[in-house]
This record gives sequence, structure tokens and C-alpha cells, in this order.
Amino acid sequence: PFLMRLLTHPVFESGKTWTTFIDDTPQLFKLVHSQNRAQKLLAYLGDMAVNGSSIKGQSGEPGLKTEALIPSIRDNADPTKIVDTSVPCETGWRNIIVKEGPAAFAKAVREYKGCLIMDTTWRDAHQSLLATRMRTVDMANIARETSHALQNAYSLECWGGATFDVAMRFLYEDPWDRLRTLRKLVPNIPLQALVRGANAVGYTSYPDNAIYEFSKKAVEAGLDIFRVFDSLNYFENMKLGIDAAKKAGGVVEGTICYSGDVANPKKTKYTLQYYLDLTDQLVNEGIHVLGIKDMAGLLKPEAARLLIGAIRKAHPDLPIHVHSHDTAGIAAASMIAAAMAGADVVDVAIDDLSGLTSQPAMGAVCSALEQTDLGTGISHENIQALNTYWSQIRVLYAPFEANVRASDSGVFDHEMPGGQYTNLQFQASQLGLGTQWLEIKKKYIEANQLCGDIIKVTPSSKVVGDFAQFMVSNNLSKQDVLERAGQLDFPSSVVEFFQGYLGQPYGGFPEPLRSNIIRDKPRIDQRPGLSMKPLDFKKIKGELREQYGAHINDFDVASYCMYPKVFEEFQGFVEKYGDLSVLPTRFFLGKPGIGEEMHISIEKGKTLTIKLLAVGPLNTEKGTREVFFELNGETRAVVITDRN
Ligand code: 3PY
Ligand code: ZN
Repeated sequence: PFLMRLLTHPVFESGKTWTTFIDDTPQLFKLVHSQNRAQKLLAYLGDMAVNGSSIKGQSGEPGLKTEALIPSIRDNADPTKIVDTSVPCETGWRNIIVKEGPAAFAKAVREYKGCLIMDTTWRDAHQSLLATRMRTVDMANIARETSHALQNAYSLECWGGATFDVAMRFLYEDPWDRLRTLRKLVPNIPLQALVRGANAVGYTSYPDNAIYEFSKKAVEAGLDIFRVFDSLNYFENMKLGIDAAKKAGGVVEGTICYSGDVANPKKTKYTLQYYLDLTDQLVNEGIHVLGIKDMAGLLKPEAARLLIGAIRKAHPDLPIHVHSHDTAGIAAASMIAAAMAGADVVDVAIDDLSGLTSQPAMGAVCSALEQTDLGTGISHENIQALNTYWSQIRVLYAPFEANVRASDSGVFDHEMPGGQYTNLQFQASQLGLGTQWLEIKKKYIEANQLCGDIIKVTPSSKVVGDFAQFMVSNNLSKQDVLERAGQLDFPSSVVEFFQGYLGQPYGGFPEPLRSNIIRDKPRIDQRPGLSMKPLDFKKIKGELREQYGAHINDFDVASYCMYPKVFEEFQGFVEKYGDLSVLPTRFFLGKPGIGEEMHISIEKGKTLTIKLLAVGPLNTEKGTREVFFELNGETRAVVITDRN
């Protein structure tokens, strides 16, 4: 029928060219477009009905079978009133950034009498607890409520870290869309990202112009605050990330990764003086805010008191923002100690996504600070309300739960970052050996020593993790590695680290191990980006357009520059199934039930009602099944290869 309508359309009959025909009669193409989209969506749902989810890391079906209930939020000034959350809140710290710029924002944060919070629920919390698998739709569904409930928050961390990679690689979502979507729904609270300095959101070094372009695009898509760190605290790399974020117009949170224990005189590498010196260097670079990033949760309360106290004394006007993980179970106490020692902002996650390898609980930290003169301005009732949503979402994502059940004060020895801890533990449990995990933790300590006791955070933590797994699977002791380094076939991440591709570690590379591992491969003894050729964005865009079509834009080019292969696979997936970000998570991850009605809004004003009617018998010759759906009242069938 569409073809008939097309052929008999007066414009078409008049012999006008195709391009103007499309421009003049968009309604016809919208129809074919949404029919295509619907058909692609059915292909995905059909595949899910036959084969189940093939998302990596998923074990079992989503635990929540209905839409999550959205809580009511109360007025901050008058808690007897329910606020209208059909529109986002307009009041918040972001207004200062927009009207007066990053420096004025930093000044106001420093002058604020209480302690502010950053909520990590939309980034680090799910990265640390749920393998970074949270989809945009589940943040967007609570975003307006959040804009009201957390209106006094310093920021919402929602981007960067592993989310960029995982969004494309496993969730088939555009990470830039996530940022734009959340920005629209939360105009009042600053949005924050974690960026790995010269590694941006990747695991390797990139040419400088890729970092500048990436930062610029991030601000255009709605980002306010960049937490810039380097995985070795290598200052040259940090400087580049800081400059890129600043030129892009962002608030620059120059960040030191915390390792060791400044309160323990036996830990002599990363001392109080080391951190004070780095802070001075960062301040000289003109950062707006200092970030202290305790990625593993090593910062005990006494160390927090010493460290923040000393920095506060040396830099009375510098806003300090402290981040930790609760792996050992001490992070809430440490955040309170940090606040009392002069930190301006501390990191928390909503209660149901807090604790263990994530951040300490928002409700706990805010309640505790409420009884001091460091109140956060976030109401206890509203935290409870938001948490009713997140307790449902935690169940929804049950298939990605790590098997971490209890605190592990062993983290003070192995120093694994929160996100990596769950990841390695999951991999160890997949191997099915009960002792594997203990062995990995032990070898992680040895691998770190072999690397020279380095700062461990993505991507340097991956080097140590790969090294540890290599030692476990080849049954190597530290001594074996030292003796046989010239012959062993090390993982590429380890070789590249020793070559200097991530940068220079504090204290240098251990010799002769370095020379034995890299042998005749090149050594890089300066910032890796310095020796890289700039990327030609125009050329890349042209090539991508040729491959995927005219919809490719500069954001896609930036994605491609970070992750070329992942971007290509993501585009291939979208060509096959369309944009699946519109699909509620329980249908994205789970088999639809027979007769279950799905309401899927594919664009403004266009909702599809889909019902799975039946899955046909196996065609043994072709290995396929027909899957029957009702789509807006009409029966449709799709043919699906049965991979079981
Ligand atoms: C990341 O880089 O993804 C981290 O979360 C480091 O802590
Ligand atoms: Zn973290």
C-alpha cells in the first residue's frame, strides 16, 4: 500500500526529483520511517523471545516485571506540599555556572557554609555495582524528580568513566544522547563527568586534538564539570586534560588519585608531601576545584582529616571535592571526617545503590551532617522518596549484580578500585574455582609491586589486573616473573605500560624489569600524546558518512575517535534493530511474555502497542522460527534464527 500511495502521489507523478519530493512530502517518509522502525523493533523483540538476551555479563531475567513507580517529591521549603514534577526544577547551583562562569561557581561553592554532595547514582554507583549497565531511560524516568529533590546538590555525576564505552558496546545507546537527555530534564543541577585526562574516556592515549574535540563536544552536549585525572597522577597528562576542559568552557576539577595511607608512617611512597606538591602544581594550572579521588576506598577517617586539613591550610580558597568507595565499609566515616576537615563537597550514592564497592549512602551521610553545621540542604524525606524508585531499579538490574556481599578491609592491601573489584571478582567466579578470587587478590598485590607500586585506576589498574591474571593462569610467583621476564609473553597492556604508553609513573619504571619486558620495542619517556599525529576529523566524518549515511555528525566522529571498533559495531546494531533506547529495560533485557502488552514510545506522539502472540515451531532445515506479534492491532510476523 505504501508503494501504491507513493506511485500515485501527485508530486511523484509530476516527475519532480527525489530530493525535493522527500522535502515536499515528509509525511509519507515519516510513515515509512516509523514502519521501518517498528519492523526493526519487532526483529529485536522476536530475537529476544526466541534466544533471550545476549547482552554480555547478564545472568538471568530482570527482576522487575512492571514499570517502576515514580515517587512524589516534597517542597524543600514547605514539606507539607508536593511539588509539580511535570516540569524540571529551575533552582540550583548550575545557574551560577551559566550566568557567571566556572570561577564564580567555584567561589560560591567555597563560600557555602554547609557541605555539598555529588550524587554518583547515574555513573560510579552503577559502574561499581551493576557492571555499568544502567540505561539512559532508567535515569531519565526519575530525572525531573531528581532535579527537585537534589536541587542543592553540587552535581550529578552521569557521564564519563566506563559509561561511554559500555553505552555503545553493550547497551547500544549513544552516550551523547544520554548527556543531552539528562541535560534537558535537569537544567538546574550541574552535570559532572569523570575523564581520564589524556585517555579521555578510553583505555589508551589519544592524539591531543582528540582530547580537545571530545571536551568541546561534551560541553555542547550539556556537561558542566570535568573531573580530570590521570591514572598515574602523571602531571603532563593531567595538564592536557585540564587545558582541554578549560578551553571547552567547563568547570575544571583537577584531580589527584589517592593511594597508600598518609596516616601510616610505614607507607612511604605516597606521602602527605607528595599530595601537597601535586596540589600546588594543579593550583598553578588554574583549576577551579581540587578533586581527591580515592578510587579504591583507602582513605580512612584519620587520613582524610590529615590530608584535607593540610590542603585546606595551604589553600584556604580552594574548593575541595572528595570521592571514595565503601569497599572496606569505612567511606561514610571518611566523608564526614573530610567534611569536618574542610572539604566542600563529598560523594554519595542513593541508598539502594550505595555501599560495598560503590559510594557511601546519601541518606546516611546527609543525616549525619544534618546534626552538625555542615548540613547538605538535601531533605531526608526526599532522599527516601527517590530511594523508593532506586530500590525497584536495583531489582530490575538484578542480572548484573556482582557477587560482592560484604565489606572487604583487605582492600587496604590489594588497593583495587571499586569498579575493577566487582569486575575481577565476577570473572573469577565465572571460572568456578572458589579459591580463584583469593589468588587474584594476592597476585594483584604482587603485580602492583612488580610495576613499582603504581597508582591504580583505569587504565593503569587494568594493567595490574591483567598482570595478576597472567600470573595466576601461568602459576607465576613474583620471583618467577623477575627471573624469566626476558622470555615471558606478557599481556599487551603490561608491555605497553612498561613502554610508557600510559605516561610516566611516580618514581619511574623498575629496572631491569622494564628492559626485560619491552626488549627492543620503543620506549616513550615523555607524554605519549606528544608523539601522536593529529586526527583529521573531516576525513573521518567523510568516511563514516560514506559507510553509514548522512546522519553521521561531529559527536559520532568524537565517539569513533575514542572507540573505532565499538562505534562500528554499535552502528551495525542500530542499522539492524534501530534505536533501542526507547525500549523499557525489562523488554530490552528480558523475554516478553505471551500476550503481554508493550507500549513503546518511538518518537514524540508516536507510541507503538506491541503484543507477542506466539513463537512458532523450529524450521529444522533453516534453523529459524516465526514469531508473531500484534502491532497496533495488526498481526506481524518476523523470522528469527534460533541460536539455542
Ligand atoms: C573510571 O575511570 O572509570 C573510574 O571509575 C576510575 O575510578
Ligand atoms: Zn569512583
